[in-house]
Amino acid sequence: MSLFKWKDLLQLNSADQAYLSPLSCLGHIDANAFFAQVEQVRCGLTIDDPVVCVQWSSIIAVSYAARKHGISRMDSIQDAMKKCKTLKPIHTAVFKKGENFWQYHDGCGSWVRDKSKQLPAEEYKVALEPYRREGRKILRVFKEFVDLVEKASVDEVFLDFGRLCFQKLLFDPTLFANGVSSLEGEHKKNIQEMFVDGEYDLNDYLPEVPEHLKNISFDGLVYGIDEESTEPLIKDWDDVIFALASNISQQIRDYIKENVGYTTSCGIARTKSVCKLGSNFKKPDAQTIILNRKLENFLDNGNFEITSFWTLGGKLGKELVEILNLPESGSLKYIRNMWPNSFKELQDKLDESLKDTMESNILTSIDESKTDILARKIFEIARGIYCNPVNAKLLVKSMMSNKNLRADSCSSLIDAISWLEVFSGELNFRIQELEEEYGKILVPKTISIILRSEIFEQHTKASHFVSRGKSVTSTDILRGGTKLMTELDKRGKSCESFYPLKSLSLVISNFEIIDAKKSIMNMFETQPKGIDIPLKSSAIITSVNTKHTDKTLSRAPKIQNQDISGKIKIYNVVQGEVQPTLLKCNFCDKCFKIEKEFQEHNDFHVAERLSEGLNGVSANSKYLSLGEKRLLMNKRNSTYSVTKPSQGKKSLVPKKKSNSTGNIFKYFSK
Ligand code: DCP
Ligand code: CA
Repeated sequence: MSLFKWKDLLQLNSADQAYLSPLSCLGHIDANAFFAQVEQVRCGLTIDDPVVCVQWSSIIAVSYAARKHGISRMDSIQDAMKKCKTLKPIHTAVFKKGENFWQYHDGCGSWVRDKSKQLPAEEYKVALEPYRREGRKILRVFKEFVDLVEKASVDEVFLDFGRLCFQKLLFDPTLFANGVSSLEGEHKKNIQEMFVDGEYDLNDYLPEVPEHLKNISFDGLVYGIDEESTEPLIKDWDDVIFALASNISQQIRDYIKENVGYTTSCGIARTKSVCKLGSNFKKPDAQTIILNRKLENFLDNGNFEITSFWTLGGKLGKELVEILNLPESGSLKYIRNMWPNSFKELQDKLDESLKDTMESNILTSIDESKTDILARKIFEIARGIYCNPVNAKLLVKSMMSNKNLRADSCSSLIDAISWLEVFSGELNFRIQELEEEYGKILVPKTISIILRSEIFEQHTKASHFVSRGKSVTSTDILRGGTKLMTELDKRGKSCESFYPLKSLSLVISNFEIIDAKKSIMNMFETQPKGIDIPLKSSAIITSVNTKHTDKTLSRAPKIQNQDISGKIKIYNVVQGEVQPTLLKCNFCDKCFKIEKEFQEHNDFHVAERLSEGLNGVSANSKYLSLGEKRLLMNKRNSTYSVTKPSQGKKSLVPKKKSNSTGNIFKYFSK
């Protein structure tokens, strides 16, 4: 009999609950030497070229080919060039002071003799947009295949394979095509038939894994299983699920390698934290599977301690080591042995030690009212079963663009505004990227400037952010930033040493997240700021004045007002009242007399832009700035998109499962 119950298996079909099932199967995928790979692909180099990605004189990413020469991030570019004569240093893209778009300057960098090609940090700011853009391409592929994806950083994701494995196991006929005769014991039906016929109870144990399913092969390294070993890899259903997940993950990674160009490493395990350790275990271009029965072996392999885990790497981890008297090495095994039965024992120890600590007036960051939560976490981490959900939600609190300013690169208000121009461009790109990624519209409510004066004194100023249209533009950001900077500049006049500034940051925060699918009219309702004219007034709409010729239009005083999709409406002021004449679309210069038609037309642009977000943009896109077009379209590929998985590639279960099993899924995801 299996160790798992039907309810454990069915729990996999719920995206909210799957991570809690003992059959949970998650993955962590991380791109190898990411920034270096992006540059390698962009410059048409091969995986064997020793590429390093450089920011001024520092190396920020080292390709695996360069690592073979002993080069690491700690080396300066000059030292690295000594270690490898054929090194290919590539500088990141940069913004130039006073410009709101980024650009590559290949062949330039601090290592080049020609002074005019050295990209001085006083005049430029590093642009990470190309990496975010490539990261988004990869993310799109994951989202194409897997229903629950969490972006963990620019080059890593967590995936929940629950639904894909559940569907494969219970609905893929090929899995049991030849296996019925090999079923053992009293179970004459395989689990697919039992499930469809409803012949099970949620609290029943699953039947034994039939012999033929024990032959499913894994893709990747199954941790702790010797190649020579005769030990069967698959013993229970969790192993079957891990094998299926390893096949799925391999296919996705192969797809990314072939179509987007990047190698990745992957860890597959029951929990997120073990997956993350797993993806780091073998690199590059590899995947490691940590079966549930090998979890403790993996954790005890000498590489990990309690402080290796997220949130325990800092002060809290150190305090725990002291309070619980943990050994320097083998801390996880020690925790398991000392507190073998339940987290309550560990909680008692924590409470007791905390009491002593407080009596000795020693300060601690551990909250004594929450030792139950902490004790459970440590107890579970030490066993590799600490469950955290894969979180697909968009979390954006604030965005900052900043620059550590060198020498006198910011000696006046004019200089500061030139840098704000760069920051506004960068923040605007980042908002657009997030909007495309999540299909939402992001509107910050607050804008602030933080700067350090010549004597490192910090000055800050914040205000309400005003956007003139539906989406934020870099002009909106620059306008807000300039206003704040002008006030800080006035304040600076009364300070002794203000300029040259040492650092300057522009922050937008307090985001309102609006559903991009909302109708244009809904948007007007949620976005009244910066719109002075009542756009929904029926009086205005019905009194459209069609008699004006172009000539009279141009003579009449005009109020220009951007509507929510960034297009301009032209209003004429006739005898003191505002009367709309023609509604002009700024993207294609079409004019409309009727607001409804204009809105429909706007909806078309919104849809087109969203489609570009999903499918990539082409050279004639109306929605790219000149700077972006110059950068993007200079490349080898004129279309910046991930080709969608071809039909042939759809051996993975497609995300939206259709018809036949739909009702059953509906029932179980209730
Ligand atoms: N990065 C950076 N500065 C750091 C760490 C990272 O600029 N101190 C950037 C460059 C990396 C990218 O973030 O390419 C991803 O960071 P990773 O830690 O994932 O490192 P790599 O992807 O470069 O290497 P690995 O193959 O080890 O994941
Ligand atoms: Ca990486």
